[in-house]
Amino acid sequence: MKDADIVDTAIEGLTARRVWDSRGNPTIEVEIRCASGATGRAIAPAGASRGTREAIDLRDGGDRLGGVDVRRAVSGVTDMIAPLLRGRDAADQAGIDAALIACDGTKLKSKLGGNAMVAASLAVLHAAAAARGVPLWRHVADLTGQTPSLPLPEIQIFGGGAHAGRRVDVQDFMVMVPGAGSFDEVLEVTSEIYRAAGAIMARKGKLAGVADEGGWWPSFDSNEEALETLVAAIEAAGETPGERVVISLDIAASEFGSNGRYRLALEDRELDRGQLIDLLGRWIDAYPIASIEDPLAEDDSEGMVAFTALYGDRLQIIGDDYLVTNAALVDAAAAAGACNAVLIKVNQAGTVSESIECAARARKHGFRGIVSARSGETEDVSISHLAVGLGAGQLKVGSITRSERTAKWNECLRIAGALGPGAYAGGAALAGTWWGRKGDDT
Ligand code: 2PG
Ligand code: MG
Repeated sequence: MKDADIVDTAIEGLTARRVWDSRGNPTIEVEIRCASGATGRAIAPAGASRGTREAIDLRDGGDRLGGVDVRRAVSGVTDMIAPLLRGRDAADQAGIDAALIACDGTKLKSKLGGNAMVAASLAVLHAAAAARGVPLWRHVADLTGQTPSLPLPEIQIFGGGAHAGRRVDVQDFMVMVPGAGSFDEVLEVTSEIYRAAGAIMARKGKLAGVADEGGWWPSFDSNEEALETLVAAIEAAGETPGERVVISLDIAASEFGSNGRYRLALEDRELDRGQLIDLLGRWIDAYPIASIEDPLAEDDSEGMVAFTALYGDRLQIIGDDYLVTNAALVDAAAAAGACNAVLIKVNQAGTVSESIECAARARKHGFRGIVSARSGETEDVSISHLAVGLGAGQLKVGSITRSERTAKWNECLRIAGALGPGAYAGGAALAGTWWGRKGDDT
């Protein structure tokens, strides 16, 4: 055992407080103090396009603050979680998370609240790392047995769907720069694309503001106009689309479809699952898209399987609402061939240990892993460390603006310094897609 390990990691005190997120909504912060004096603190994020099977945020309801206050969740930490965790070893993440799950006792964590549980679980992780005197990413890597690696970013240029007043149907229009040699270079290339996109939209009168995750809020007339503008912005930034830079979409289809029917509000038409798959297929053929998230709704396994059968050997196909960071759902999706990658959101699972289990199960099935923020975020940078310590390969935190987003990218730049250049996942994270195979043909 290293000297740094020989410290007292017993939890002595736990504080919960109400803090505020990037939408101006209340959320919950938990702070934990170990006997050694080491502390750890974490804040729960919040989604807008939420899967129905993800852990439930406990909100107060009623008229004040739109019903989203968290006073009950904060009291639950003080009254139930604090007595449960006091005296336990913060280094025993699995044991603590199991105790939280048992205390909650519900399927979707509705008693303690997924928001209270995830803040407590992450705070324990931070406290244990601090008590050991190691960075959080190192502590996660030690817990998971993975080799730490700096993820390839997925960065939003325009918002849509639930993040931009449903101004376009598709929720996230993003770029990835798998051809860049470093994390820093990805951010530089993306910043050029972001500013080029803004300039093009302003010139055409299509710029309505900034969406929930910092991407531009567009006033496009169609989803295709968004794709055309994205390609134009990539070119205006001096890049050839499909070379260093590729497109990634989060369709978030559960937001506009169920029971195999999909309503494209912008075009005022309804598609069945086959027609939506055809439409996405036309986009895949016309634009350099390397990754698609939730192409069909969370209740449309048939559609997900059909889509993956058609495009799974070319694209990264991510389950977000479809998998809700749930290891059993990842097992089922792998068995059915319903996607080939999983979005990992700790607050969908509700605890760190369940997220680690989901990532491990994904790796076992050969699924790619993308650690992700939520649309409601804060200065909390835990997910940057989780992405590194899980060796997930990819990270999605929204755009390259607004401090709740840049906090995560900037934390990765700090970690990059500690890891050294060899630890960057880069374009290898897209191995198995058309982009990953591009070099093989030459
Ligand atoms: C998603 C996330 C982040 P939300 O759907 O992937 O973009 O959105 O947090 O609103 O679920
Ligand atoms: Mg999503």
